[in-house]
Amino acid sequence: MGKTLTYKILESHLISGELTPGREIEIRVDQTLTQDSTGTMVYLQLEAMDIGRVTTELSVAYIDHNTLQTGFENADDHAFIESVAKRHGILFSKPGNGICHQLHLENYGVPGKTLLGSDSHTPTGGGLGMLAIGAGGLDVAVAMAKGGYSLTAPNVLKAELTGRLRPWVSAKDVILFILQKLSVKGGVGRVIEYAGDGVLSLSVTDRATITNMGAELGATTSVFPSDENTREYLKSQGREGDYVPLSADADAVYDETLRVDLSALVPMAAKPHSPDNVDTVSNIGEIKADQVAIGSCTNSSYTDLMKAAAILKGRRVHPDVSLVISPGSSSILRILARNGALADLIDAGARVIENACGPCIGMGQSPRSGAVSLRTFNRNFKGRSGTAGASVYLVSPETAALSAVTGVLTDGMKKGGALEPPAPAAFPKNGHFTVSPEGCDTENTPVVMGPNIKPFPRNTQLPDVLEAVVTLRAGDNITTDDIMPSDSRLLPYRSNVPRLSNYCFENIDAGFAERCRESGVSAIVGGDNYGQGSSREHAALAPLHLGVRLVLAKSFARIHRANLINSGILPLTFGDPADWDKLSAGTTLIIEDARKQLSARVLNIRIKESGEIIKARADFSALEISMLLLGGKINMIKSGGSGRV
Ligand code: MIC
Ligand code: SF4
Repeated sequence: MGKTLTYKILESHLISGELTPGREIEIRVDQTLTQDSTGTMVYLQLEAMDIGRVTTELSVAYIDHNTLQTGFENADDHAFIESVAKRHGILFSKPGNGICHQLHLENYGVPGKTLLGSDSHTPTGGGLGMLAIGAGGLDVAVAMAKGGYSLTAPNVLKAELTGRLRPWVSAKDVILFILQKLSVKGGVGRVIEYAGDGVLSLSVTDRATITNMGAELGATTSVFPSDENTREYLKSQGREGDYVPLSADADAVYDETLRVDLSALVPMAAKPHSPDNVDTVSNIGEIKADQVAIGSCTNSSYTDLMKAAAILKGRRVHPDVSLVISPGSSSILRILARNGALADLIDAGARVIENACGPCIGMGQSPRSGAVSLRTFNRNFKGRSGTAGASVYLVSPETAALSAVTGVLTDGMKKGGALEPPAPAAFPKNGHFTVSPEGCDTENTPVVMGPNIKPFPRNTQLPDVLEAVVTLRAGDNITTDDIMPSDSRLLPYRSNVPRLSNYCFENIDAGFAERCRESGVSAIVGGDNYGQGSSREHAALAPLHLGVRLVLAKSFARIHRANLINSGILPLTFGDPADWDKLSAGTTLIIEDARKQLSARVLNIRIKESGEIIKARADFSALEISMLLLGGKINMIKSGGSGRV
């Protein structure tokens, strides 16, 4: 029986476990990446592990999220991360170099290698044929220290692409179309593997746009084959030597297949406030735009920005629109500066800002109250832009640039005219934005800790009787942005969990933190797909700091579930989802014999007030049970457990 590309890469990296979907396996991690907003926790945890040089082939610490530096906190975090990078042989990418995923694709991604990143959009590397997975920070720290990562062997969904995209339709429309079909939980437990003739018409950066937003499907990752386009891309980056051809066997067997005819697609947009709330631009109609933003790790490549520049050249941004552009990397910006495209953008009236995440994570450029903002980004959760009342639509760079000129959401197929593809470019490198990991010296390099950097919270062993008061009952698709909001006001406190925890669930229930403090030990009740979105560990660490010991939900998103377990917080699922209705804030849940019950698949929870017993599922692996009993992964490692399967 032929093999999928996913299972070929998993097999060549298998450390232990059986390669059967649903089973727990451990794989070797070749490369890791971190960014600064999750990175400070990663490196505090790495320091707690007392290691020397990292064991991976390459680990990179990027600074791209918290670059506003409105106070000392961001800069202190950068200095801390740089010092830890020097101690342990991690390559350091300075602020200004660009967005981690774009930079990793350009400089370090290698087909067939595994990459683990403390950011949910790490699967961007799948555009190059890597098996690139997003994870919680502690898992990335352990991968750096010990070289392995445990995950559930996934199902593989084949996305079979045929035909080719028409002008004004781009890779972004492909993934928006797939999100419309599969929804934000359609990828859970799956790797999306792209195949078919249509793949040949997509460049590596197109493919990376698609694998990037596979995160919005909840997929473990997404991957494209490595072919001549991959070789061309690597060559343009001066790295042709890294090229390896890779594909699934012709007779590979997939768990499911989704067929997408590229030639039938039209411009799409995700409407507020979810990436799967997708419709065609033409159905949505010509709504008036106040802001247009082009950039983010999804759509900030050379080709994306050149397409925007070509559309804007010789035209003017509509007087009522603020157009903001954040290039993906310093080398892209350098090319645009040299070839004149930057001048075309500025001439048209664009605001060109730093090569960083910026507006995507609410780090500046928040739109005005009630604004419509058209963004080429990947997430449009309510309030993520920094303006709760704004309506954010996710669109392609072509749609964004054209709409910036017309002032309304515009379908380029109907109103755009001719569109020439951008000329290929070579990407000169000078390494001036990076600090090499060579000559690292763990003993003699001090860790630089600013006053805002506080130790991460640690849990205690699971008690025999767990009694917890429900402090919040939430609905379906709660995001980690809902649990631990992030914007320019809060991002400076990513290294200060005690302070950050005051804002936990702020936008859903402002009294949450206070109620937790009053309750002592508490529980959260959730709906389906609890914890989707960002990999931020803070969505587990802040509740941990507030005394949350249990989350009972209808289902969980993969990374958040792992982060809860790593923190020693029990992620249980309802035996009968209808029991969700029986619980509300103030209900007390009691699990007798919690330590013993954990090994059973089904566990009894007594509602103190009514005496009723409800069933919860505890689908944990042996490794997860040990972590939960000990109160989290760090406790397990400290107690001599390897963290291995
Ligand atoms: C995001 O896009 O939400 C982030 C910011 O990149 C996060 C990480 C974070 O919360 O710091 C992610 O996607 O993992
Ligand atoms: Fe940065 Fe936005 Fe990409 Fe997250 S989604 S890594 S915030 S650009």
